[in-house]
Amino acid sequence: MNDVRVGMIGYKFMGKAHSNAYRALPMFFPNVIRPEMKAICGRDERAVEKARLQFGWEYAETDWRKLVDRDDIDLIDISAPSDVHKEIAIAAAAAGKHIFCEKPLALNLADSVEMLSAAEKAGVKHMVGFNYRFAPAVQLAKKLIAEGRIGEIYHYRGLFLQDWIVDPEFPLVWRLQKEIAGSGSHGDLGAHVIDMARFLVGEFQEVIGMSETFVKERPLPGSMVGGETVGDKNAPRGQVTVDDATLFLARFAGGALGSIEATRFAAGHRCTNSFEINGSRGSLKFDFERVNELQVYFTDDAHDVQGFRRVLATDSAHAYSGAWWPPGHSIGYEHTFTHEVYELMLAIAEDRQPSPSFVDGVACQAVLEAVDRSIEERRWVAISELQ
Ligand code: SOE
Repeated sequence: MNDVRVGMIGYKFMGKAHSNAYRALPMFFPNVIRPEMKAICGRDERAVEKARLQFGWEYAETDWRKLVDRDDIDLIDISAPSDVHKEIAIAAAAAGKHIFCEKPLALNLADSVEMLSAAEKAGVKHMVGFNYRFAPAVQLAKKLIAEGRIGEIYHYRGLFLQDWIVDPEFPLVWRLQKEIAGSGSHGDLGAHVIDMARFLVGEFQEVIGMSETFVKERPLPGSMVGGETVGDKNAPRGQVTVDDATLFLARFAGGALGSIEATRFAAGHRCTNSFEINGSRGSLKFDFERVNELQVYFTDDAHDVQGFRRVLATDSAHAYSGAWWPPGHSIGYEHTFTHEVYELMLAIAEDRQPSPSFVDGVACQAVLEAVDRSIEERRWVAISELQ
């Protein structure tokens, strides 16, 4: 089968992560069809040209419509902020291109449903970027659950804790503006936790939440210093229009109880994306800050040695690990994207939908929106109320 020719929109954080994944794939996973890094697109001509050279793309475009219309592109990668996902995805589907879109899929549930139906109508492949599923330790958790090794699941405790906006002088970047980001910690971090929970323990049934914006005004974005956006104390201020933290309780269709917390105000936590799952026969614990490890506890271990033990998911027995380095040679954040792109290429080669697809993007969006409704109306909201 021919290479898959990719056109990517966006060249910042996610654009870099995806570019790295496309480049690494043929070297470490030579048995799958290759992504060809055809064209990268962004509005700022000089910046996109710089990214093209740095990341290794063949062409640069400044108009995403032109990119979507190019005959030499099979897959559109949407690595741009959330407010443009819908328009680009629908245009890409109409042009018959496969779509790989970053999370959250859209600004709201209705938009995500439109994106899914456009992709289904066009018969193209669609994938949403929930990359954390692809850590080998997470795949191991999934396997142990499927094998019944921790029995019936009672609890899912999911956290995504960051601290990059604790400083009230941190500027009002796009991630803090509702029109562009859709929501704050909820859609950015909570979306990952929701997807992880769905992946591991199944569908949400009902939710009730609360949220807070601790710092309501911030300096308008200033200059970039060493790649970091910095605030200017004398700069005019603007309104923060998203949540700084959103917490919620959940009941899963399978009977488990869940608690989920997403915040950018957990001082000391740079990227604590973690879960603990308790079942009738054992428990599992994962923390992305120790991405190679899964903590496991089994009730049928001999009583005198019972306790959590650390499994290093770096052996060839673990998903994807055999493709990298000998056992014990750790991998990191960027590898989750390589695995994600591997799954996408495999699905295209096998002419089936990849997972997670836009169907998962929509399901996540429904949970996000049910939580928002529960906060507004101060009550439990069933996910079925939104469908
Ligand atoms: C935000 O800080 C962010 O970069 C998210 O947008 C990502 O999805 C998450 O992986 C890490 O944090």
